Amino acid sequence: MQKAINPTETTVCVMGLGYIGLPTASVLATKGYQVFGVDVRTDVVDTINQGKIHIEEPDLDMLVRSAVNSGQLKAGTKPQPADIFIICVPTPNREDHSPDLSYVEHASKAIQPVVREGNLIVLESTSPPKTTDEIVLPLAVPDGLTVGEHVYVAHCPERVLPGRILLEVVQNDRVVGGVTAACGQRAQEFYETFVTGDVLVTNSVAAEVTKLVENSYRDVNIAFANELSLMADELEIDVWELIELANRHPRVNILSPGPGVGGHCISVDPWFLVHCLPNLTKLIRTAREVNDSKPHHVVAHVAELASKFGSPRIGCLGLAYKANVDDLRESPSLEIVRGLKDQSVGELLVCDPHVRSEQFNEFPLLPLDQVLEESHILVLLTDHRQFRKIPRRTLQERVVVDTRGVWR
Ligand code: SAJ
Repeated sequence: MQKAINPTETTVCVMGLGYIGLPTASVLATKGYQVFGVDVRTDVVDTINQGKIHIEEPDLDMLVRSAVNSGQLKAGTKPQPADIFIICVPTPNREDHSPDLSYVEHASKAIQPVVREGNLIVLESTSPPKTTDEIVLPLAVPDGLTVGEHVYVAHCPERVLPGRILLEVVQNDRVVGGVTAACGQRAQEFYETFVTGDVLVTNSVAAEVTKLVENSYRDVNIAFANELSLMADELEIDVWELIELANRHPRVNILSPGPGVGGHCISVDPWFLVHCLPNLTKLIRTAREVNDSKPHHVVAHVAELASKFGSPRIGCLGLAYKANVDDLRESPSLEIVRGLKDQSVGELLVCDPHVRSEQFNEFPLLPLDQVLEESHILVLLTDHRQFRKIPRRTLQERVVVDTRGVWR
């Protein structure tokens, strides 16, 4: 019988200090856990050990500073022995959309020498079906320890929305999937020490698929909205009005079209299901294709408008994949700016107040005032709050492409 988990007597080793690992590590530290965070990047480790952060997320700077100053959170490049290991590393796609699980493999192998009897190992990275059982378990659990008896292995997919991570990491309901029933129970006990939402227990494969289904559901629904935007353009009607009107039906709730779907989650995770079950995932695949094609339509539209100017200057507002974050991963906004550059559509004036020039040097990042002043065409790509506030007077004097419908 395992003793109950008391945060102040428990050590946690978090593998991967990115968008999920760092918020999770700092929340656990403030709950009283002694947390050791591990990242392969020495610059990330150094930044965190100085009480600073390398990503933008509301209130994370304060939380990390206080966790580091109080000594509850430390970072390093190699894992240390702990009671609980949480793996929060990236699970990207390769060019052919097959999953690249090398980071999970690397993290699992790295902890194996320090895993001891009584430990709980949780994979939080969004993963294809069976990753917990077939990759984490064999690579992370040392010989001689029986899973479900001496050591516990589970999957607990993260579900937080960038921009709201610190709230959602605590408030969201969580699904924990144990490799055995005892593993699920142990993981549930752990999450219940810091999550205020419900912690629901299932098996590891069901937990993996639940997460993939959540993001595929959203992708399919955004694809529907994006398809409507193409139809509406062709029919010369306003897609935003169309959706507003249709959404007045009590059982219709269409999402918003946009320049495409980005981020490291929704544009990646559905492929895990498609890759695993290619013959059973036609709708999910098509949704991916519809959303992936949207940036090309935007580039073509801007190119057509630009062709009416002698030497057009095109203001590109936003590079991040969604509002008020600095995350450029799989960003359709960035893809559109690159597409405009490749097609030599005109001079590009790029502005993103959330992206720092040390993070991105492909285009010079210009102040908003300059872009508004000098552009013939303004293309709204990311609906950052700074762009929503642009006076309508300024917009009336320009040709405008509003991919997010925020300037209506
Ligand atoms: N988008 C639209 N139209 C919409 C909503 C979103 O075009 O109506 C676009 C956004 O601009 C962005 C992309 O979709 O480019 C994804 O944004 P998002 O806010 O929908 O989701 P993410 O990727 O930031 O976070 C998702 C969330 N999943 C769900 O809402 C089902 C989050 O809860 C997950 O934890 C996260 O993926 C993840 O880590 O998997």
